[in-house]
Amino acid sequence: MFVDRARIFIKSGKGGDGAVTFRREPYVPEGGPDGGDGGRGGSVIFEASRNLRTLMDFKYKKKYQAENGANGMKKKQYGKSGKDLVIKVPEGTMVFDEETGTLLGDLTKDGQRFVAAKGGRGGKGNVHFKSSVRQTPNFAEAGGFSIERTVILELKLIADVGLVGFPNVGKSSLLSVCSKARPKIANYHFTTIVPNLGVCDLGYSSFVIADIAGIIEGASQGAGMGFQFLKHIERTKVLIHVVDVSGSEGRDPIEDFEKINRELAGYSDRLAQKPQIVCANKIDLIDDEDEKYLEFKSYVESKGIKVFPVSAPINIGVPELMNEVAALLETVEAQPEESFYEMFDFEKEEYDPEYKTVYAYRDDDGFVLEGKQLLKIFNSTNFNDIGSLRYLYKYIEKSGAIKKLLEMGLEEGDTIRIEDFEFEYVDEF
Ligand SMILES: Nc1nc2c(ncn2[C@@H]2O[C@H](COP(=O)(O)OP(=O)(O)OP(=O)(O)O)[C@@H](O)[C@H]2O)c(=O)[nH]1
Ligand SMILES: [Mg+2]
Repeated sequence: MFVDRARIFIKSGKGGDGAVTFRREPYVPEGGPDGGDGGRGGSVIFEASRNLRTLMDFKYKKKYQAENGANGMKKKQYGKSGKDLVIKVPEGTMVFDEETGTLLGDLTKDGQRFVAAKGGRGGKGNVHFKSSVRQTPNFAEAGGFSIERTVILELKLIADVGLVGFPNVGKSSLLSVCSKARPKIANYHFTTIVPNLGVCDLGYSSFVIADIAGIIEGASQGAGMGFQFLKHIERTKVLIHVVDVSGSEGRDPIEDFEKINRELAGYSDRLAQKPQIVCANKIDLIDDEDEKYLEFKSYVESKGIKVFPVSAPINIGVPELMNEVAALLETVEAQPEESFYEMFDFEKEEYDPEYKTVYAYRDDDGFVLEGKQLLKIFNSTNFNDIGSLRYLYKYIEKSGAIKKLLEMGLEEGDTIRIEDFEFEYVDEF
């Protein structure tokens, strides 16, 4: 089964917590702090692999989590780092953040990779928190948070040339004679239901051609199979527009040509603007001096598009067509995929401006404090230790949150809530 879209959940590892330990030595009643740092959490990494063809695996397994970092230990021992999780995807896979709709990364070449969710940093052990006034730090830093996101994997084939046209006009037949690909060919509509790739090797030039399902009226709005398939020619540089010029199914070639172009434009400007060459196929069924054909040819040529008479199954006109494709490809600059999408801002996530903000508000149950950094320090706090509590309190005070709560009417003895922990406010700490 060919699957070209999937939705999965990824989560990086949390950083290990720093340790709170003290040296134990004979004859020294109170050794100094020696709690080591926690290990870094594992990251979730996507990597392109040319051995994969579909996103099928992601239909079955939908949750991917990297290892957490281990906690720090006594004697300044580091906790072990969590293992990264490398998720392999086919070349041409784009990874989108579902929440923002932005592009996290685009993997086009074998081995290319990017970090989609960074592991949390390891927390510092209490050995780092010793100072002249704090000889026995009874607290350590908690490990950094893990990052979770739901991502959409979207496979868009990578090819230089795309074949477009109505069903049954001979697209797969053309691919089969110009490359080693062996797509299914049959005399009915929608023979091709999975896109095929083939390499056309002319000796002096070679390029990849993508053969997709036939396009019908309304394809750009989802009719037939066009919708799922049009995305696979988005990354091509040139389109070969295959038209059945014999009118073997009773349609008019000029109308066919126009209808397909309307669908391309209806899907995206990007498709509409791709340079085209017309493959006037099934020429064997008519006379090439045929009036209808000449009318079609001059109509298309008047739009600046070249027309090549072809009979695909017997390889007539195919070399001429492919030489022209090679020449046209030479003139087309590939546009970086990133230019078409809004990119996810990893830096902003890393230096999250909200990270240090402490939110102070009042609800029905009392006064509340919230904030990412606050939560981290809160999680590092040893509530049985006055030094540790003072560290937390000083942080809250410095953030300006206490001042804000006082303005909202906070008084001595009132309850302040952080997460589901409650404590009483005292003036002097
Ligand atoms: N006479 C003649 N028949 C052709 C020519 N090209 C293709 N055919 C026939 O047309 C039918 C459809 O060919 P395909 O190559 O499967 O067409 P397609 O455009 O890939 O069709 P879909 O995948 O269904 O969209 C087959 O029976 C082919 O043998 C041609 O140049 N001349
Ligand atoms: Mg086909």
